[in-house]
Amino acid sequence: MSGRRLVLSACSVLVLTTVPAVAVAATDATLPSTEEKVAGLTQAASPVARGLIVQTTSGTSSATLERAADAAAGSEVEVVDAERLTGAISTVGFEEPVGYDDAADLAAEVEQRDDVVWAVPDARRKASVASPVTPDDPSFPRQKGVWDTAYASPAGGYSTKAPSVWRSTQGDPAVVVAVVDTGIRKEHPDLKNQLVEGYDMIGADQGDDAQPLPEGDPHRFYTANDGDGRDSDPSDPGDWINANDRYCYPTGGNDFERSSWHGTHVAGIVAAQADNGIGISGIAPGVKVQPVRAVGRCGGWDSDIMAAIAWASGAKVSGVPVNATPADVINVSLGTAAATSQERAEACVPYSRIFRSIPAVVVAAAGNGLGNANLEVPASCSGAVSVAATSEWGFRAFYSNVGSTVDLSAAGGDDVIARNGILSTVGTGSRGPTGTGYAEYMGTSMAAPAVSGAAALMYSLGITDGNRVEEALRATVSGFRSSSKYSAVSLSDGTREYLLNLNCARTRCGSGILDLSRLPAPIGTPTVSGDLVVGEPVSASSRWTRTTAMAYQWMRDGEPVKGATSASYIVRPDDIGHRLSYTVHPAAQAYELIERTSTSSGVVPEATTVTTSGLPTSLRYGVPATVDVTAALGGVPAAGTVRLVRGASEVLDTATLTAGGTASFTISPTRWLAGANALRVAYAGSSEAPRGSSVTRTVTVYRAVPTLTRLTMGSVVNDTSNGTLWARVYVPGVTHPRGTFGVYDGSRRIQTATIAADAHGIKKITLPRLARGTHTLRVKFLGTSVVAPKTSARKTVTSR
Ligand SMILES: [Ca+2]
Ligand SMILES: [Ca+2]
Ligand SMILES: [Ca+2]
Repeated sequence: MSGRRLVLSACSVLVLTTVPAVAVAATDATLPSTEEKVAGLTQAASPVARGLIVQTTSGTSSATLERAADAAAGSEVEVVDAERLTGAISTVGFEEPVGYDDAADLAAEVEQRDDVVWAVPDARRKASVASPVTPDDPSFPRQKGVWDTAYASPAGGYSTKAPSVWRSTQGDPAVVVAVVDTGIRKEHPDLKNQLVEGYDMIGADQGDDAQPLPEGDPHRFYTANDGDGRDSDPSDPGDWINANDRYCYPTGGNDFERSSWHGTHVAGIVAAQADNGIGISGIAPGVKVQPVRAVGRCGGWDSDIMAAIAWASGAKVSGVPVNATPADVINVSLGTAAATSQERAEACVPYSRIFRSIPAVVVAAAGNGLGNANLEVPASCSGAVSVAATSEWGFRAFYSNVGSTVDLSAAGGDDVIARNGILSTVGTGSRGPTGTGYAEYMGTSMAAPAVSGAAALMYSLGITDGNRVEEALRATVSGFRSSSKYSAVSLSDGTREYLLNLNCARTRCGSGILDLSRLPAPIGTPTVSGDLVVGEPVSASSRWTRTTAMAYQWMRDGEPVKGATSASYIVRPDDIGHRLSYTVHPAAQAYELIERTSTSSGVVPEATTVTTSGLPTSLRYGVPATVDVTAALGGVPAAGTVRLVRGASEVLDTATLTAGGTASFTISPTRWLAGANALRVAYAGSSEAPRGSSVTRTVTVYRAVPTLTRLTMGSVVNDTSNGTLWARVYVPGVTHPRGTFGVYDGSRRIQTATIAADAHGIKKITLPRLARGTHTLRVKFLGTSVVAPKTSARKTVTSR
C-alpha cells in the first residue's frame, strides 16, 4: 500500500479543440499563474454578452442579419435568432452567453458590413437574483461557485447557494473540518482566524526496499519538502517540482511546476473568514479548519494519507500525539485512478476500513481524469462521499470523472468551457512561500470542499451523525441542467483527443448538484403564539430558510404531551400551572435532526370554569331555548361576562354575570341555517380575571314544522274566470316566514307563488282557468333550508 502515490485533484492542463454550439475561443485554457490571478483580483468579474445589438440601414431583414452574424461568428458562437428591437435596431441572440471580449470581436466584424451602422454586445448589466446574504468580502461577487447572480431561474444558478443557509448560521466554531492536503499558509489574512491545530503527517520517503530512505539521502524528505518527517507544523513549504526532475518523473523531461498552495485553496473554500472586508468567504465561514499535511511534492503516499485521516478523526496514530480537536468532516481533495477494478478493490480495503471505523464524514474528490470515477482511490471506496464537479452552467465540468460511485456533484469551476474557476485563498511564490493571495482553480478538488463546507453547516445545525450527514448531503441537491447539447465536446492535452459527454445524470454525477437553498434551516428561535387559555388554541411559530413539511411535539414543562403533534395545540386543564413549549424539525428523514425547541410559554393560568344547564344538543328552528350559565374561579362565583359563540368567533350574545356568577342566554335559532352549529359558552374575562374555560357543544338545528291554512277557495269556480285563493304558512317564532307555495291539480303543479318579505306568510294566489269538471286541488308550502315543506288537505273544486 505504501508504494502508492496519490496526487492532488486540481486540474491538469487540457485545451478544448472543438466545442460544438459553445462559445469558446480556446486560446488559453491553461490555468493562469497565481500571480496573474492574484493581480486580477481587484478587477470586476468577467462580463458576458448574450448576443449583439445591431443598427442596420433600412431594408435589411432580420433573417439577413441573422445569416450575416452567423457567418461572422463562424463555428465559435452559435447564433440562434435575430429580431427587430425597435426601428432599425435589432437583436441577435447567442445560444449561450459568451465572453464580452469575444462578443465585442464579433460585433466589430458584423459592423464591417455595408448595411450595418453599428453593432455592440448585448451585455448583462445587472444581477438577476442577489444573494440572500451578501458578506462584505470584496471578492464575494466573483465567487460564482457560492452564489451566481447571473441566473433568474434557478435563483443562484448552479452554485452551492451557501448564503441561503447563512440566514440561519454560518457555522458553529465547535465544528471542525480537517483538510487533508498540502498543508496551509497560516498567515493568510482570510484564514488565520479560522484554524485549529493540525499536523504534518508526511513521513520520510521510502526506497525500493520499502524502508525509509536513510539519513543523508537527498530524497529522504523529498515529498515533505520541509526538511523533516512528521511534525506538529502543517505549514505548506511549497510543492514545486523542478524541470527534468527524475525523482518525481523517472523518465524526466518535465517542465518546471509551480507550487500549488492547494491545501490553502481548499481550506478557503471551506471556511475563509467572512465579513472581514478581505477577499472571499468560505461556504461555512463560522467553522474551523484543521490543516493536516499528507501530500507534498509529487503527491503523497497512501500510508501518510491514511494516517492523516485517522489522526484527524481522533484515532490513535503511533508516534503522534492525539488530536485534541477531532474533525467532524474530513476533506480529501486528492486521489488517483486505479488501472483496473481489481487494483481499485485492493486499494480500497484499508481506506474503507478507516472510513467506516471513524465517526467523521469523509468527503473525497472524484478525480479529474475526464473518465471513470469508479476507479478513483479513495473517492470510490465505500465509506467516502465521492464528489464530481459541475460547471456554473449546470453541466459536468469537462475534467470531472463520472460514474455510479459518485454521491453528488458540486460547483468545481470550469475555466475552459464556462470560463470561470473557483476563487480561493493561496500562498504566493512559485517555489517557497513569498506571501498570500487569491487564485481561481478548477477541479473536483474544489467541488469536494464545497461539500465538506455543506457538511459542516449540517453539523452546525444539529445533524451530528455522520451517516445522517451523508444522507442529507445526497438530499440537498437540485437537478442537473437538462440538455443534450454537450453530448460531444472534444478536448486535447496535446497528445490525445478526448471526446466528452458533459450531460450529467444520476447514474454519472450522483444525486444532483449541491444546492444549500434546499436545506431547511431555522431562522431565529421558535416561539409559542396565542393566548394561554384552557380550551383555546396556541400555535407554533417558527421560521425556516425553506418551506417544507414540519413535525411538532408539544411539551408541558419539557415533557412531551402524548398525541400533541400538530402545529397548533388546544390548551388543556392539565396544563394549568405549567409552561408549554414544543420541538419542531423538518419531517423529511434526512433533516429530522435539525430540531429546535421553542421558548417556553408563560405559566398557563388557572381558568375560570364555566358550567351550563339547558344547552341542548338539538333545537327546532324558531323554537327558543334557555341556557343557564354558572362561572366560578376556585369555587368562588366569577365576575365579568360570558359569551355565546357560534363557530370559531361569531359572538351571538353576551351576558353579564350576576353576583352569584350566573347568567342565562336565550338561544333563538332563527338566525342560523338548519344543520350542525358549534355553540360555545365561554367566560370572557373581566378586568381582574383572564378569559377562562368554555363549554362547547354541537347543536343540530332542525327545520321548523309549519302549519298551513288555505284562507279562501270556494267549491265551485267559473271556467271563464281565474279563481283566487289565499294561503298562509305559520312558522313558530318567525314573524315573516319566507318561501314559495305551489298549487297542484292532482299531481300537476298549476301555479307557483312566492311570499313577500313582510307578508306574515300570507300570499294571494291567482289560479289559471280550470277546465270544466271536478278538480282535486292542494296547496303546498315547498319548504326552505330552515322550514320543512307542508301540504294542505285536498280540496275538491268543480269548474262549470
Ligand atoms: Ca515535516
Ligand atoms: Ca512541517
Ligand atoms: Ca474574507
